[in-house]
Amino acid sequence: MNSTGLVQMLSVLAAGLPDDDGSSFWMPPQVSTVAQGVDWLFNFILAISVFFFLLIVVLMVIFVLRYRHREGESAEPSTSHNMALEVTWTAIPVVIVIVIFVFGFKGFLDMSTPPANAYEILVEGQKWSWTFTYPNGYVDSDLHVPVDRPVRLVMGSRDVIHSLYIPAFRVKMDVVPGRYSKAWFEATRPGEYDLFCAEYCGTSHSGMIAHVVVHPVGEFETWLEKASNFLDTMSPVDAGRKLFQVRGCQQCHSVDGSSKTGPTLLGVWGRPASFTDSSTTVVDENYIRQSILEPQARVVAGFEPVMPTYQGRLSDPEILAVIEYLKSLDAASSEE
Ligand code: HEC
Ligand SMILES: [Cu+2]
Repeated sequence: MNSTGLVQMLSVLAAGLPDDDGSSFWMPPQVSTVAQGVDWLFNFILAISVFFFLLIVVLMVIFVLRYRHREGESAEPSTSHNMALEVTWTAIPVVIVIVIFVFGFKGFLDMSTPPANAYEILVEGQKWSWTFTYPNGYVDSDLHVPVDRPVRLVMGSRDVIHSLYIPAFRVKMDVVPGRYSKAWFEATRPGEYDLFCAEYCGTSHSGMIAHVVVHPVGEFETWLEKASNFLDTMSPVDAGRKLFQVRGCQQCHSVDGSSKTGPTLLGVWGRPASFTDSSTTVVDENYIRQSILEPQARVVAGFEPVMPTYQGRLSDPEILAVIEYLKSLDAASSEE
């Protein structure tokens, strides 16, 4: 793009040779419309830094050796200053920082103003998973987007500060409780890419990851339609398993017998539960329903009351599917 000659050569050297898809030793592929510009500016700054680092360190070493104190010589006080030299070493950095500012500011403006026709997806961060809500109300734990179409994310957090980070798109934006933050991008190549949380948010921060699936032209709508009908097309157990994964339950509950933040749900059905107020109950439909809608009503002994409520977030048919799934987690059978 804007780079020519020396700058390009330096940035290529500094960044490792980029491949066709824009990836290099340092960088993931470039898969959004802004990625090239971001990389160009980054490499430009990196190249300048490397250049001046070498210039200064090499000169310093030469001067230290050349003008070191020698036996029998005394230092002479320096006489005057050098106008030409001082003007030069002031003017050149001023020009450089102006260039950096202009390109950085232009990129910032581009990245903060989504095109008016952008497709809107709601994002919610919660310890320790992401949920993406599509315009028809469908919720998924992965971000699916159409290729070559601007997508606008409206993001909020249920608990602490998270940060949505998609390296391949060169997009990173904090997700803050109590207010909405926004980000947008236009993906340029179909494929599957990584999405991370980039703000340390507690124990399982490093597990707060998701995929970004960029669908080829025309396939996004088909995917959305098919995915949205999962309650009708899947068995209740399968639909429940999907909800369990998509809605973040598996971040806190294992289904293999190990305790995480919450008790394992392997064999939960029919087992006795004892609570912090030393009452007990046998796990049935009503208890699971209450656990999901009012998790703090009865807190399982030995655990912290940290489960978020799913009131208004899971519909009745969805809760039923989750219950059917939990029933299927028989301790005797070998569920994943
Ligand atoms: C942030 C972590 C977290 C998430 C997310 C979470 N839970 Fe929990 N859950 C807990 C903790 C901690 C407990 C135990 C304390 C309590 O009862 O509130 C618990 C308790 C339960 C219980 C009672 C278990 C027992 O042994 O009696 C059920 C059932 C349950 N959760 C289901 C779910 C389902 C279904 C989801 C997803 C829709 C979910 N949880 C999401 C943390 C979580
Ligand atoms: Cu996070």
